[in-house]
Amino acid sequence: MLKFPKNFLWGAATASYQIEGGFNEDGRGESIWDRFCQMPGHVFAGHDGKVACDHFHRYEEDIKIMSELGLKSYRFSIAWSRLFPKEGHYNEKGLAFYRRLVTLLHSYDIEPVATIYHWDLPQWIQDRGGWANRETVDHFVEYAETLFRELGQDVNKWITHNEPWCAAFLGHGLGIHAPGHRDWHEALRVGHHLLLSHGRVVQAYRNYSQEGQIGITLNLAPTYPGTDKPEDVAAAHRSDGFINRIFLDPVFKGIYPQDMIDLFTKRFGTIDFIQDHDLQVISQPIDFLGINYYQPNVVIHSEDDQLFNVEQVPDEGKKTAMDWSIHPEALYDLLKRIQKDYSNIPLYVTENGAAFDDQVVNGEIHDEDRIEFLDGHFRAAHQFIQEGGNLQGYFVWSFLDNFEWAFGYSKRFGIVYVDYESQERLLKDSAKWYKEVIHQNAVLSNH
Ligand code: GCO
Repeated sequence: MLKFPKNFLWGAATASYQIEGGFNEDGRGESIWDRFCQMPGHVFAGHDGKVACDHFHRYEEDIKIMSELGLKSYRFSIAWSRLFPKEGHYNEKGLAFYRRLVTLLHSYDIEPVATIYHWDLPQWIQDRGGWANRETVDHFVEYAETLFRELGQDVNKWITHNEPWCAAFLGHGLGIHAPGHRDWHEALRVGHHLLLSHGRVVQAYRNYSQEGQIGITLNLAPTYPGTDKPEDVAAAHRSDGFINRIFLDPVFKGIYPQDMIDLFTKRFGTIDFIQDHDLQVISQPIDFLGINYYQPNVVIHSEDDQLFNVEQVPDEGKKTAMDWSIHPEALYDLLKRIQKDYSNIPLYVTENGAAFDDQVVNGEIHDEDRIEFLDGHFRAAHQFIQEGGNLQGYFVWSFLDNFEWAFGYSKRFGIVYVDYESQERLLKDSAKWYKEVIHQNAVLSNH
């Protein structure tokens, strides 16, 4: 048995737009994801989050399941447009949902971890330029301060942003997430404003709590060159810059990587949106770093790619239903690298998990592949801890099958299966296995 430290925070994660539904309940306003889903061709089969897992109405049942599994913690996100559906209008009823949620979690002794922004910007803010407009930073601070004031007694761990890389670059560069823009210069400005809003909210939080903790969650992909040719090593360094260093360096070192600034300026024009002192704000000390890890990034140099001259090297090994490669050892490398190059603050894996094509057979889901996936990654985490690494918790993505963004409901990441017709929940074998892991606080060596 590989034992984890006492008080290791085993949890599972979700996000508001992916599970809540209740899109027009209690005064919720439109978000950019509501709008994006309506525009034809963006989301698989025209799916949207209007109903999703109907968690808005079923949260009691869902929390009961969490408790059955023995989860120590639950990471969820708050839908900004429930609280601020329209400009200048604070909707208390929208906040009340989260109060009920958090209260119930505490009654089951499950620690709430709240993500303030998981991509569902109110549409009225988008109409004023969204994250490309620096004023959105002020709106974000107002929203976060409302949360600290109203929920700060009951929530002790806050995550400012989830994966700003995706919000900035998938949303504004590649156009495959809301709001669906394709403008790299705008995407970079958005990335900067997201970071700035993170720093501002960390500063604001210190006025509300001296005990609570606040951090940010980044999606990080350990990057390796496909060969040891110097041009491929250089390609890997560039790719690492664009995926990892571009957010890690400002948060931890208060600088943007110079090679990225040079490259962006050359490709997309002058970078004119960084003001004096912004980086000082962005690099406010944080209490923990959340890491979302799914797969490594292996690249070689290529002239075909206009953006960074990099090309992914296909992986011959086993893949998930997202076609993502499976490499637990890369999680270990990633954690080590953060510790070595950035900081020794507490780390949480705030997301890790896999989609597979789950089949229901007589009411059961034998998702051996997901168990194997999680088992391997837990072992990698264990090794890191064993060597003195400061990893304090692990949140499986996801608690429930849910709306997987541009993939709609076609990809199932849950350890709990959702029948979208009946909204029935079924524990997959992975959920039962995870329950045992949590109970033993260990991964079992017979797996
Ligand atoms: C993410 C997202 C999740 C995804 C998951 C699987 O932060 O990317 O938090 O919303 O569903 O990563 O793609």
